[in-house]
Amino acid sequence: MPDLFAPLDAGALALPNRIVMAPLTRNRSPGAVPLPRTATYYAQRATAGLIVSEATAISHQGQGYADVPGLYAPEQLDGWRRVTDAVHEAGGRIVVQMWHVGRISHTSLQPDGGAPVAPSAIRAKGKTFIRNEDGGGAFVDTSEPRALETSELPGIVEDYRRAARAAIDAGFDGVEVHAANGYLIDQFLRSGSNQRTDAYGGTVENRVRFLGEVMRAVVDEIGGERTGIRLSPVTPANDAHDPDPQPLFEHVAKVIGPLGLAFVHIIEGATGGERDYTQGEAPFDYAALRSAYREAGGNGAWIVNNDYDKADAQAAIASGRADAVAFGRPFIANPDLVRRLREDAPLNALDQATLYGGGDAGYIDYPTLD
Ligand code: 8OZ
Repeated sequence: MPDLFAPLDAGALALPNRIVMAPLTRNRSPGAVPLPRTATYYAQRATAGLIVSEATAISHQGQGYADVPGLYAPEQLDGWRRVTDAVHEAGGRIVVQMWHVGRISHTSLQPDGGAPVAPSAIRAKGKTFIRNEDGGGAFVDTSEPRALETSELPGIVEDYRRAARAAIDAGFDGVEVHAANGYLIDQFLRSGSNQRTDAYGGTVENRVRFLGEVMRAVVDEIGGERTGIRLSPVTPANDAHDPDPQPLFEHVAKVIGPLGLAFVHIIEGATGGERDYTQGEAPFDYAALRSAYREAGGNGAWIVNNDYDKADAQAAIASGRADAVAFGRPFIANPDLVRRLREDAPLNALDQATLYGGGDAGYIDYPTLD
């Protein structure tokens, strides 16, 4: 019977344990460039079975918050090279989370101050975080987006492909496509944000089309064995909503099943909230989602996430419901989380005040056991 501390092969990724560091936005990359302290931060957490980096914009258009990193300009890639080298030197493995925010952005963050792009011109009820002229930060309403022309979509797919290549060139072990939490790919999936009348809107098949094109481009570029995807079938994050998520996400499973992915990473319930939160008439059936993926030929590792503790995680793995478990907030406060879980040691508490933005404090100064 495998447990949390047993090794796991996920495509080309050989995990020494099944404790994954979830992607965590920290807003510490001014000008979208990861600093040396970011290399220290990730290297401190290298005993994770796998690190998934914080969400990283594939293009300037894909940027939606102040001080989040990018994966498209040379200085950004040099910054990431420092990170991947440090993680590998510390014995770890790291994939980058590739991100396009779609409508969750603000004109001040966009090329030429333009409108953010989205499947449809429907503004998200929600906030993003920008920097003022005086350098201070502010939470502001997301800007009204403009609907993407059908003819623009191949260019965005190409941005994902280019970013995946750049990631491998910068030393990442692979990529995770961010298709969760109400960002661009998820905006295409759900009828609440997708009112298109072309081949990318309307039916479930049409709404999943963009996701399929992105995934095939990335897999074609770097191989399925180095590619994963993150999904959040029922989250309300960033105003994501769909009245009937079960058939929608089972179709996603059918589309990604044949791609030979290394892993599928599922946020269960509301991101950062209740794991049993649901949308639609009935509770979401995650087992049926996984069966649909396996039936479509998918044999990637099945990673679950959202507020798991050690007991929940062990139970999920022992039952065969999951192959690995991603931990988010506990990894911020506990660089040696793997050891602490193994030894049943107490966990450091998270300092909320230093989550987003700032310097070393609350970033690279959390203590280890010794
Ligand atoms: C917290 C703050 C900003 C962005 C996500 C990338 O929810 C994020 C994010 C989280 O996936």
